[in-house]
Amino acid sequence: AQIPASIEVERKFVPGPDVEKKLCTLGAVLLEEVTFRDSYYDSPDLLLTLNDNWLRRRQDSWELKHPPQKGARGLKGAATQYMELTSEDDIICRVSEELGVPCPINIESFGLNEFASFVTRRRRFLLPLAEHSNTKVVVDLDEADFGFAVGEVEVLVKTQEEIESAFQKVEEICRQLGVFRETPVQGKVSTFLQMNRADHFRKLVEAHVI
Ligand code: V4E
Repeated sequence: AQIPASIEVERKFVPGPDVEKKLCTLGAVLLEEVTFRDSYYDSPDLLLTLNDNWLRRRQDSWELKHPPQKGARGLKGAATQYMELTSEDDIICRVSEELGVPCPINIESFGLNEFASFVTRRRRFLLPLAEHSNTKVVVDLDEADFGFAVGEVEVLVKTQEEIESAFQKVEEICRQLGVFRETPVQGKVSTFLQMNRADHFRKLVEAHVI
């Protein structure tokens, strides 16, 4: 059976020195400690990222993050919502639509360029479920190999109706962790671009994507 696409509601934060102690206090458990390489791809004219589509290869799997409604943005701001596609056929379909080209037989055949590649060491924590709640809240503490650390509170939902309460949940957890800020925190890709691809970064800022 096909796995339904999930909507990812998340909020990034600057991990302070006592965030792990706070996680512990909230009863969070360390789920896993993983290290992976992400390589991000776009067309020479940057059509994907300028429309807020993020195609990456994480280790050996392709993934695409895109705004829930075509043409909409992933709600630029402190908290974001993106759809995540992991089936190669779905990704090919979406990318060919975005680029206005016929579907090729595989993703490699789009002839895209790699614009960012870095390794992340991630520690993933799972927060205990509140009573009568069935939403899983995950907190990631990421360290990228270019000297950048970021945290993320994340809730996965299946339907549009669940998004609003997911936003509230994510905000509540950030407050409990003492990391809530009104202003958005830059993620790994944006920071990588700012440091290494100033021109690409500027175009995304001008297009109000980041
Ligand atoms: C840059 C970007 C996206 C691609 C990277 O997504 P991100 O969540 O930063 O990566 P990561 O490694 O944490 O992915 P996960 O393992 O959680 O799947 S998706 C959207 N953007 C743009 C963007 C934005 N406009 N504003 C904010 C606050 N973040 C990202």
